[in-house]
Amino acid sequence: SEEKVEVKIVGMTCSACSTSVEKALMRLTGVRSASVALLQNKAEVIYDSSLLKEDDIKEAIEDAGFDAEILA
Ligand code: 9UX
Repeated sequence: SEEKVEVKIVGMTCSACSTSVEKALMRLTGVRSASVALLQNKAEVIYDSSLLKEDDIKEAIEDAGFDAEILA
């Protein structure tokens, strides 16, 4: 089913950073939408929980070079 998760992201310093995080998230099978707020250091991700787990989202952000923490 469709779930929404908020993620804290540490280490983004410019809008190219947030764009690359958004692209990394959108590349995951199961992600419906990904919106990264640079100034708030947060991402909101809507995803299909039958295809993807919260930890996959966290790992994709970390693979893109940033620290990530699932908030809720
Ligand atoms: Mo530019 Mo954002 O190198 O890291 S993409 S500061």
